[in-house]
Amino acid sequence: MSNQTEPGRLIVVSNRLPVVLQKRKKKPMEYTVKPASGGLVTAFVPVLKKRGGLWIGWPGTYFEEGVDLQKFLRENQPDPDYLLSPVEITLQEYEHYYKGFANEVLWPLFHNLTSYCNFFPEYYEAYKRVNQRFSQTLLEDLRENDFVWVQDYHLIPVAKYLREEKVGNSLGFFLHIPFPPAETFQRLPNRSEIIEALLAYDLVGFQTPGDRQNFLEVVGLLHAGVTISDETLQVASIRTKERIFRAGVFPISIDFDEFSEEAKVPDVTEWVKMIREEYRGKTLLLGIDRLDYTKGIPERLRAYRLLLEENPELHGKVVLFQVMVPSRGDIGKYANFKDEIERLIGEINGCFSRLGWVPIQYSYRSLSRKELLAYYQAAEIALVTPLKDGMNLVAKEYCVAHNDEEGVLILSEFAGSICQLKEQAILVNPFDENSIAQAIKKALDLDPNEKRERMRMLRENIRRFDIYWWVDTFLGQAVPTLRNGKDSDESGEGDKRLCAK
Ligand code: GDG
Repeated sequence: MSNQTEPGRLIVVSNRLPVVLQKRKKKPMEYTVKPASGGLVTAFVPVLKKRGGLWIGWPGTYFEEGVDLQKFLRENQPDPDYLLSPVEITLQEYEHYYKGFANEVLWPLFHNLTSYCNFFPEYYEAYKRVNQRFSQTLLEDLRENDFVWVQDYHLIPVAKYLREEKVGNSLGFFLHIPFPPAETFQRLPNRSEIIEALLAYDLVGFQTPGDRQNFLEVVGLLHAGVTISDETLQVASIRTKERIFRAGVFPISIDFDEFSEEAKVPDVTEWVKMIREEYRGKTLLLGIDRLDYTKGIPERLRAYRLLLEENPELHGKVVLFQVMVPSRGDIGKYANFKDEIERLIGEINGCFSRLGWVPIQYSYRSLSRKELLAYYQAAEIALVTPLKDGMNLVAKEYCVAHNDEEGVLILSEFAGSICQLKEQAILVNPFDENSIAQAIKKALDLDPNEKRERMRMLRENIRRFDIYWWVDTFLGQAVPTLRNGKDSDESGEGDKRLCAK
């Protein structure tokens, strides 16, 4: 570790680097590199540019004998203001670390859907090995005052390995997915090690107060003599026998201004017109999800069927456009799930379709950004009904795309975004088809003025707590000198509204 006393840099550690690396066709060992897009990239890049820093992650391509990816990325980094450091992973490790422990154990368990878990011991061994490699890669560049911010469930043990190497830097972690209730977490064979690993950080961030509360309960169960400062604060201090650390609530968001502006560009508005023309005389309902069993897609489809059964006057008047973005298709449970959904859509369309009307239109692909923005705007109602979700950015994007303040958001009680959006969204229990069907009916019948007022307030809330607020507030709590500049709180109290249950 270098021992320099210059101002600290930000070091972001995430499963994937913020670039897309692709092998050149027919040219082994040659790659093209392009910047990736997405919320985290947008939020972190300004801080990295300002303060200098480093992003550590998997480059998205497997390790190849004879290829020095580190050198390649240092020479071809699209943005020279900060460095990229690749962590090399073999195909076998990817299978067990990423698909295995991260996505067949932690993902379903943390979403409280334990029947999807495969607790194979070899998964955990690979998870530890790859996390150790992340920390080794980090150590090669780490300087004394750097702040390290690790992202998400793939990389929980990084801090523990750094502490074993006597790293005293300030270390932060943010969990993008939910933290489960204690009873669910306790099923994890490696539960004590995972909790100990989280305790190695100085600041652990959660999406909602409920996630943090679940975490604190587990810490209390596995550790005798834990004391916790005021839990109504955005950031609470926790004292165990060994150390003091903090746990905070930092709901993630999107870049409001950029998203709202993009929604207005002529290409997008042209698309909106075409979609409206296509569905003229019908109300468009929209569902956009990664194909994932946490998103509640079959439950939503069954609710829509119930709506059509109970309200024949809606036949020919409503259309559900359901986008499923291919995801983790190489994990068996995901492939079966796609079949189940397609069967259900076939049954519903088979039962209700008539000349000039097919009740569900379905797309199994990723929409282009422009199409996505256009569908958000053209849809009168968005159905965001996950069984469980850390936050759910689709809910926020739908509102931000509606510069016209039209549109109704139907939102699951189990999405993290409910903590901020519950007053103006129509809430549903995603496990209860009747609740979703009734919510759609309510959305269809909503008074236009009330509809507009609800959307105006939703947008205002999202504008205020945008992605820059998220980065600044976390950094403000972890290392005030690294803040990016927008309003944030240095009192340590944070915003109490975010902690209201
Ligand atoms: C995790 C947590 C948490 C979707 N379809 C298309 C498309 N998308 C984009 C959306 C949105 C993103 O994908 C999905 O956002 P989610 O919030 O649902 O996220 P996850 O990927 O599950 O990620 C989640 C999030 O982390 C952040 O902390 O909110 O709870 O699970 O941005 O726009 N984009 C395009 N075409 C599509 O068809 N271009």
